[in-house]
Amino acid sequence: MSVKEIFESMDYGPAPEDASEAFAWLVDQGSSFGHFIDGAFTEGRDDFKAMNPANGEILAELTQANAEEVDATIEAARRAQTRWARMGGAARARHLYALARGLQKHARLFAVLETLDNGKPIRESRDIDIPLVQRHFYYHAGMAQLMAEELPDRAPLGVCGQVIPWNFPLLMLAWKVAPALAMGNTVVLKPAEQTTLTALLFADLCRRVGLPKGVVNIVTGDGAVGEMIVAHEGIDKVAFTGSTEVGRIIRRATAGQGKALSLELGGKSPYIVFEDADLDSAVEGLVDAIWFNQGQVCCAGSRLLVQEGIAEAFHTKLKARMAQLRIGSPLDKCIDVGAMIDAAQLEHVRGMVDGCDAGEVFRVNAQMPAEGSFYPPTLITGLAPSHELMQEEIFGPVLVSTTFRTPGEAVQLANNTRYGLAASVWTENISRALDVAPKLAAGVVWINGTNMFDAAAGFGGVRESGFGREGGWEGLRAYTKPDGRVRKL
Ligand code: TAP
Repeated sequence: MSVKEIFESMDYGPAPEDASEAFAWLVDQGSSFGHFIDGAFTEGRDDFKAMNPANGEILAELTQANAEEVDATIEAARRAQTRWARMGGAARARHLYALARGLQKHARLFAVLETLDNGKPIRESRDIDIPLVQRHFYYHAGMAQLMAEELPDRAPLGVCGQVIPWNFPLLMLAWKVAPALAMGNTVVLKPAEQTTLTALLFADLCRRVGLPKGVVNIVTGDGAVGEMIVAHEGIDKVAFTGSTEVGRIIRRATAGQGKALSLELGGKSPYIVFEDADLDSAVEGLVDAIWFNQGQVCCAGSRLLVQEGIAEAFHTKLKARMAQLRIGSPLDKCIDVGAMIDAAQLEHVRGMVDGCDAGEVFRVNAQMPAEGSFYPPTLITGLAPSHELMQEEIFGPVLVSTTFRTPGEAVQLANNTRYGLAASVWTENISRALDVAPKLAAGVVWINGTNMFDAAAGFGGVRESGFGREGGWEGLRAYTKPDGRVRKL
């Protein structure tokens, strides 16, 4: 069923008047989508398909950008940039507020489309992804106004090339587009080929709220399009979120070109539970840390480190909780675990677990949907710290677990990875938490919590998890440069 047929057949429910306009646009587009360049949509071609990972049905036909289209897009962004920057922070803020309000009005449509295209539970897209997207635009609208006062010696970078992954399609777009626009840059964004639809609906919103043409441009296609954007001489900054492997390629490709660069890459984040932790809360946190979005989360708490004395009790509690997780149609509001992004990712995860030659594998014994790319929540205990599954990012609903005896050993195990994105520490002893947290090699450390994000807080990694921060002041500065004006001392 195409997007058009699905939305026509769904009880979409009463929608605000102008939200139904966006809905009409989506249905009108039907099954064929082009790029969004210089404020208008191009004619769609059937170069690749948007698929619903929960049932394998084709949602829409999409267009692979060619070199001429990438050139034209970057030119449009360049033409728009000077005017957008000169407009001033207060005027830009009005546009960002309009986008934030539009995202709020159309929240249900964005949430349903995200879930159809990505396979994540509707509870997550409705209650987490889309509200965080709105918050990101509201926050950056405010910051656009403050820029002249708070960052008087900074100027926009110019045109930003932004390449994003499929795990949080609209949220990653928001993390990239909102700060760039707030600081006076224009953008050329490429969504992941698996998840393009909410980016195109966002493009329609840009048009609808009267964003000046050329300020936001969206070109679709696979990694080759990302490569063209990254290499293009008309790009002043590359902002990339994705795998460490592609991050490495991009760093090499941009070396010596003078482009600003930020890389948000993979992770293998430790989740440390001390014996004095509130075990029920730690189990609940862990469900969120590793089974949120089917474990396809860069900062997923995918490595459980549990203190030896409570390991057995903790695993027992965890297994009982795992047995309660509901797996099934992502559009069902009662579902905890939806579909993985596609058959390739499913095979990748299955291959890693089936190839595991050590430890003990515990899988949820639930009825799995007959079709679609579903994988059961899985726990593997008793692996050596050097085991491949303890070291490599699985990017699926698979938790690996090992034990430690002392706080020192917990820190040593936690840091025994090439990554450094996030970490969680669970203990009722705040002195212990405050002692351990700064010793962890991670961009963010949560104490008695996990997956806490806010537009006002910088997020990003160390080591092979990348560099640069998104969100907060650091994220804003990353979209600026010194303005170069000579000032009297
Ligand atoms: P990648 O395969 O790295 O793809 C990310 C994006 O880069 C996609 O749009 C992709 O296009 C494009 N791309 C591929 N090759 C490229 C090249 N040579 N030059 C320029 N662009 C290229 O990652 P993924 O599989 O989509 O996402 C999963 C990874 O992202 C995980 O490792 C995860 O940890 C990481 N991630 C990190 C964060 C943060 S904040 N650190 C957040 C989310 C995800 P295609 O769509 O064609 O592949």
